Amino acid sequence: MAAWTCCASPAMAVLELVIVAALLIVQAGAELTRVEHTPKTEGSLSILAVGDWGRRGQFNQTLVAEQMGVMGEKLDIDFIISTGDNFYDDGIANTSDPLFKESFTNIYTADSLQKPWTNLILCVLVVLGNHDYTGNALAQQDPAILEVDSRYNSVNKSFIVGAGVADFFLVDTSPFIQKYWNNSKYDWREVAPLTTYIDNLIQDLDDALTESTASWKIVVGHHPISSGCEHGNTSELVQLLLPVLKANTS
Ligand SMILES: *[C@@H]1O[C@H](CO)[C@@H](O)[C@H](O)[C@H]1NC(C)=O
Ligand SMILES: *[C@@H]1O[C@H](CO)[C@@H](O)[C@H](O)[C@H]1NC(C)=O
Ligand SMILES: *[C@@H]1O[C@H](CO)[C@@H](O)[C@H](O)[C@H]1NC(C)=O
Ligand SMILES: *[C@@H]1O[C@H](CO)[C@@H](O)[C@H](O)[C@H]1NC(C)=O
Ligand SMILES: CC(=O)N[C@H]1CO[C@H](CO)[C@@H](O)[C@@H]1O
Repeated sequence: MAAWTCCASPAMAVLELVIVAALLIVQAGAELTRVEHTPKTEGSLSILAVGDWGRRGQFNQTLVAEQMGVMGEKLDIDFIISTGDNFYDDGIANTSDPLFKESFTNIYTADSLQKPWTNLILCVLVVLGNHDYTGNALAQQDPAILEVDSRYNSVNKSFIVGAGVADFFLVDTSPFIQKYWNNSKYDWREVAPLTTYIDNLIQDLDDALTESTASWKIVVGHHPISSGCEHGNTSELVQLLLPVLKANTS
């Protein structure tokens, strides 16, 4: 009760304002969902990253999956990050779409890719790529997908994985790509209006990078900022995402 009377004094009112401001900052930075991965006891971290994969085993998907199994065992991996375009050509239609098992569960069958490993749970962290958006993007985020395969962990369209020495910031880059905007193939539910979504995402990422105390801060997206390959540089990311990365480089 004494605290209430204290707040009547101007000095306490100022202090109260400072506290309110601090709380707001914490809230803004907390917009990106964060999940924690318990690191190995000695603190090391090994991951595999893969993208553009779901092809019902074709296009060498099975061969790559086999090698991932071999390397996964050698490196004693903690988890896998998928950078998106998980199901070709158009994502999955719903959580019971057989394509999910045909392109994921039945392909990544190696022990190292699907079992808890030295008490660490292997989970597949998924960023949505543009081919996932042309299907039912929400189906891949539906918790019901975990009943089909408990590895398939798509927490949100963008989210953070804290893993001890490293924080991974998985960023949904598809909405940045302007040529997708007016293409009726894309499922923008829970994303539109796009400019607001992008502004918030950039702010949330900036806040989260600033707050992160991990030694390594690794930002993961589907579209490359710079690339010498077919698609080339992604000008929208050069303009909007690169400055956030540069501003948070120590
Ligand atoms: C997903 O992220 C959005 C903002 O990026 C947030 O509004 C929403 O609450 C998050 N959902 C979950 C399940 O974390
Ligand atoms: C889920 O999608 C598949 C593939 O398009 C379709 O055959 C099936 O009927 C759908 N199931 C439900 C419950 O909508
Ligand atoms: C998409 O369509 C809207 C209205 O039809 C237009 O204003 C906008 O410039 C278009 N955007 C792109 C990237 O084509
Ligand atoms: C792509 O980005 C790189 C790095 O900034 C730059 O050197 C290169 O000229 C760019 N390529 C094109 C085609 O703009
Ligand atoms: C061994 C094998 O299946 N190789 C295939 C890899 O994928 C290309 C097409 O992308 C096929 O031409 C190869 O036969």
